[in-house]
Amino acid sequence: MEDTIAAIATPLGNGAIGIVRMSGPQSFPIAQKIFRPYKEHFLSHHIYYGHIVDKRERIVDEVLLSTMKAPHSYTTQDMVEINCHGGIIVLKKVLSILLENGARMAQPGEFTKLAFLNGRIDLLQAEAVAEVISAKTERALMICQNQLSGKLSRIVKELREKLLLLLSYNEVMIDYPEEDYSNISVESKLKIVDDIHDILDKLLRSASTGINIVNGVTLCIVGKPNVGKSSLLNALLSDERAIVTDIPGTTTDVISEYITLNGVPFKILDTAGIRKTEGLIESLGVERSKNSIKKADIAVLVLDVSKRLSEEDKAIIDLLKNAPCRKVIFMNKIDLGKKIDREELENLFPQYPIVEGCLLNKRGLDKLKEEIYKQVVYYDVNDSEIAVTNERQKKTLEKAMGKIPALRQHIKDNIDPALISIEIQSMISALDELIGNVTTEDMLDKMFSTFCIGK
Ligand SMILES: Nc1nc2c(ncn2[C@@H]2O[C@H](COP(=O)(O)OP(=O)(O)OP(=O)(O)O)[C@@H](O)[C@H]2O)c(=O)[nH]1
Ligand SMILES: [Mg+2]
Repeated sequence: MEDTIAAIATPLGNGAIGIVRMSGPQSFPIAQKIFRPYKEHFLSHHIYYGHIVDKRERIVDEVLLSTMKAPHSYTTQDMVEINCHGGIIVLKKVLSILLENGARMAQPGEFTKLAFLNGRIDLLQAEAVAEVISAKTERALMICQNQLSGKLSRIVKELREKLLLLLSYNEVMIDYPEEDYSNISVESKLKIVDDIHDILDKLLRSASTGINIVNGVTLCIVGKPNVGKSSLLNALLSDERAIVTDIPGTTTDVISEYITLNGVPFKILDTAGIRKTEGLIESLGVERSKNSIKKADIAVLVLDVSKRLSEEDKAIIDLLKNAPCRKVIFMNKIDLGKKIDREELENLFPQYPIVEGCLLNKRGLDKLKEEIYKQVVYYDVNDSEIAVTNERQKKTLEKAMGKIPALRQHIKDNIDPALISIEIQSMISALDELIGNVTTEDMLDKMFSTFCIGK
């Protein structure tokens, strides 16, 4: 017998409405036991007005109860959702009544996991559900909605079809080695491989952009004391968030704030100026600055161009050069004249942009924002396009892509078709993993445990 599960689906706090949901074969019988409707009989996809009562028939809440009969529900099972008043006690009480009557507490993401296991959505769509909920910008939302509607899944299925076609051409050669199947030329097989390559390539190019838009990016502002790091934070926020003074060592801790650039959410860390210091508080701050660089996806190095590069600047440059994050260099205080040679910086950071400006009058700020954005969005995805949105998706696509060179070569060399089949099969299994045709218990547990309860 399948379980019937129940959970509070709305956040615990005070709100106009709170929803308790229930899924499984006992949903309707349990609802019938605890709900006193003004009309009898549950039809599917109807909303009923009535009261939830406890076992002594005391009214616990005045509710609207909606019914969804299998298979036309979120989980594909019979489902009941109870719109209660949105208070913590009332929601907990209604849930406990459901549990007393035979439902069991749902695990995080279990409703969505059921939707996946029962075949209503695939794994990409299940991931999109969590991403829609946590979307931090409208652009993130649009990308996740595209994924939820199955656009990415359709492309993956088309890729799979192409591979199956290729496989069938190949299997014919294995089964009937004597026959001449020259009507399927090497060229036409290579054409299919090229098509597959191009689609995979486009998806993979969308990955870093999609991941950055959905997950957000951590940007840390670094530099020696007094160069204008906190001034930059304030300018990016258009707010006097951090204290700015001309005393070196003003910022002693990491200050974090959020901004959005073209729909990409950024967490910005303003750090203590890095230098050798005897002060206990400042030295702890410096340690934190160094750790921030390790955590950051992108670092903005701020330099005071009115002075020559000092040993302190050089030490930070060394630190940054070895860090895996992306970098943008901001030459600040250009209003005071320029003593740092731009070419010297270009040699130190050959692949990274250098922007000159003055934070006192915001000169160079727009250019800096543009360069920061370009460092995290290498491939512009528009709202109607699909994008890969997490590392798992990216890795499985890379696995498939990794097989292309060998596959191409084998077809070209017209070698043993059995070997060609192996390459094609392993590409198909990478796509199966991506879309969730094959899964492991561990992988599903890991994925759904990140969901909220009741989703
Ligand atoms: N002339 C000039 N002064 C600037 C400019 N940007 C910032 N300053 C001044 O430089 C001083 C230091 O600025 P902050 O933003 O506090 O520098 P910081 O890097 O955060 O310093 P610490 O927190 O001590 O590491 C302040 O007096 C700012 O007003 C600029 O473009 N030109
Ligand atoms: Mg500061």
